[in-house]
Amino acid sequence: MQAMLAIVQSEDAESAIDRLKPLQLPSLSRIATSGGFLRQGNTALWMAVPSGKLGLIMDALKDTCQRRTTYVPAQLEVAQLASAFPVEVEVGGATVFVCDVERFEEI
Ligand code: 2BA
Repeated sequence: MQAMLAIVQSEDAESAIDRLKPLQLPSLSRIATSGGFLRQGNTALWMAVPSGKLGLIMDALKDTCQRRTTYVPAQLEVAQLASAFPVEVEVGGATVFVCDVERFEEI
């Protein structure tokens, strides 16, 4: 089995979960997170990925997680980037990590 951590914009989390629920994943958790760059709230979806369902999960995320333009606030110094003016960045759809699971138990 594999596990996926998908970081999505909070605006997209509900529709992503609605699309993921019918896949009947053994585990699906929603975690309130913040991005290290913009330091704004986003949502991490942590889920078990049964073999054969990775493609369906990726399709669900691609269909529901949009790309949006936002701005790095002026004066926010991150990653050696400091500006007197807001800097435009494109966020999303989703940042996805897939990893192998050595052991999965529900106790
Ligand atoms: P944030 O870290 O707040 O980043 C928000 C957006 O800012 C990013 O969107 C990207 O467009 C931009 N950005 C991030 N780091 C940058 C940098 N060093 N220089 C210029 N622009 C930068 P996304 O790439 O869609 O990422 C959305 C969220 O996904 C991130 O929020 C973070 O929470 C997570 N994420 C993205 N890449 C990651 C990674 N390599 N490792 C862990 N988490 C990641």
